[in-house]
Amino acid sequence: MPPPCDRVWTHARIATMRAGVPVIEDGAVGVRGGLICYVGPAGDAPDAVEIIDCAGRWITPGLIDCHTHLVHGGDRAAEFEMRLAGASYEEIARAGGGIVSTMQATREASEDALVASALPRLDALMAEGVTTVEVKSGYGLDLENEAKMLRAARRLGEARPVSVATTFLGAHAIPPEFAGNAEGYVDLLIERVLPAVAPLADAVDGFCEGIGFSPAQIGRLFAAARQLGLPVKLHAEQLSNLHGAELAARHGALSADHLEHLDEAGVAAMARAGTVAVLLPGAFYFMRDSKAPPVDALRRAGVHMALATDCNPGTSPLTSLLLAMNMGATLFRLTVGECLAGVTREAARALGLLDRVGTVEVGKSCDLAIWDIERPAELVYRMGYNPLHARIWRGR
Ligand code: DI6
Ligand code: FE
Repeated sequence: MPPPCDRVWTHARIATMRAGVPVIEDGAVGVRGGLICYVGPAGDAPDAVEIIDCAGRWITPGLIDCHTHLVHGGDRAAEFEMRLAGASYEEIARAGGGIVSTMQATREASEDALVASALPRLDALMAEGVTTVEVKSGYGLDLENEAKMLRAARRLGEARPVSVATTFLGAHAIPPEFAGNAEGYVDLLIERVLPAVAPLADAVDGFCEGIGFSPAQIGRLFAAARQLGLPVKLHAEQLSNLHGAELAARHGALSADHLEHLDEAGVAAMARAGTVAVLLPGAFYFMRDSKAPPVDALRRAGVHMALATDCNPGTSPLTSLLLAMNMGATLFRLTVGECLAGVTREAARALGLLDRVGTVEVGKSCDLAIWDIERPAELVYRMGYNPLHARIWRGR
């Protein structure tokens, strides 16, 4: 009889991140066929073809970055320098900067070039234990280029041992050819682009903001997405309060993201709908924002909170989920437990993947991070230090 497990990691301290389940002090995790088949005391672990002694190291679920714009052409370092020298957003836009410059660079890039330029950013995330990453489109802003971005995102998951969730963000900005005609662009998205890219996307997102799309426009897009069976999420309340989170909640959104200007009614709507709050401290930090999201109110209402990098060239050029955890604690006052849940269980929930990843639990994908630490607080406390010992994706 062959042993019941392909592999067992033993003598580890296991933060399963299952709600209410305490740390397993001398634990083991077993895998069979890529799925977790045992979690429990090391002494009771089943036999395995390969047994790996973790020598007291910590095991957490593999980390999940649930909000990124990892695929994009070019960068905005020159714009950053202009901002440091005192240039305003309008001046930068007039000089050809801003989101439209990334759109141009993305349209000019081939699909191969987009994959190649995203891979080093993906590698940086994976080096810190990321096993699932969400990737948005939103810099193509027409059918051909949005589809190219989504194909490039899917290809990242073929090029590396990592799970990729794709999100269609055609409603990220109004492209120059539709200047002054946002409604016409939303019509195009609903009638042409969304139906064509639906097979390439796991969810639909939008940028609900004065400089983006109105709640009414997002509402139309969401209705079309739901008709195609796609779940929705929303960039909401980042710069102002347009009540996007309430709109998202009404559409049963998986998540509402950013939320700096969220009010009590928005918190209550999210709590009722089970919409996850995805907090993005990298953008808050990089844009030198002063208004933090209402974490106390979210916590009191029992809204699930996730944390992500928002890796994008304009407002959050961040490729470290560990640093996002540190910023979540220092800038947003999340606890260590909330930070860790925010990049595991709650990030999985924000992607609609909690039945497959996000906790160390029998039946889920064996995606693990093994850490050289004495306590989980070390993952949040350090800045620019990577204590990852090993990263396991689907049992390898
Ligand atoms: N929120 C942001 O902060 C950005 N997009 C978004 O939805 C900005 C992206 C960019 O400037 O490239
Ligand atoms: Fe974003």
